[in-house]
Amino acid sequence: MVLFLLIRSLIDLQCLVCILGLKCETDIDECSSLPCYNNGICKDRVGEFICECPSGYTGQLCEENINECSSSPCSNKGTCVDGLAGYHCTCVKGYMGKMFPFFLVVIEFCLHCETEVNECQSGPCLNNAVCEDQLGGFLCKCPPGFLGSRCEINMDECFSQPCKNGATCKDGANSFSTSAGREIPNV
Ligand SMILES: [Ca+2]
Ligand SMILES: [Ca+2]
Ligand SMILES: [Ca+2]
Repeated sequence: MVLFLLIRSLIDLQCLVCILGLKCETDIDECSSLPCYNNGICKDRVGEFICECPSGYTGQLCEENINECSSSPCSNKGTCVDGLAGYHCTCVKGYMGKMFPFFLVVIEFCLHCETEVNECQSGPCLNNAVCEDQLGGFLCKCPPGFLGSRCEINMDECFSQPCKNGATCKDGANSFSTSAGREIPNV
């Protein structure tokens, strides 16, 4: 106990000497106050400290979140959203990131809105209509006798009651047939 108090007194005396600027042999740990933000690693130096910042942060105290959007990485008017050590792009309608096969699945990598979506790929047009890919949509060019945004409406060629003398009209694809079984194209 006596030894402990003696040692304690010597340490206190050393601190007092140091505070008075008489003798400063002990390097102060400038990291003891944990000055680095965002899990930056503090390295104690003589009379100073440095912060080693984790990925995505910068600044003397790692206080600054690096703006990964500063290089404007998103194409075709996509909006860049800054994150931690990264970013992502929000694409305008009609665009998406590049698709790459990854093992057996296709994953959207490098989402920079660089690829224009082919809205015809799903085959939205019906009745042998030709699909024309557009920006953010598609246009169906209907064959004769069909209507609608997807050419889904088969026009009724019997509407004008072309069959006479009691014959029954049967609507077809751009044509009609009579009850006699003869198919007559619409002209
Ligand atoms: Ca960032
Ligand atoms: Ca398109
Ligand atoms: Ca028809």
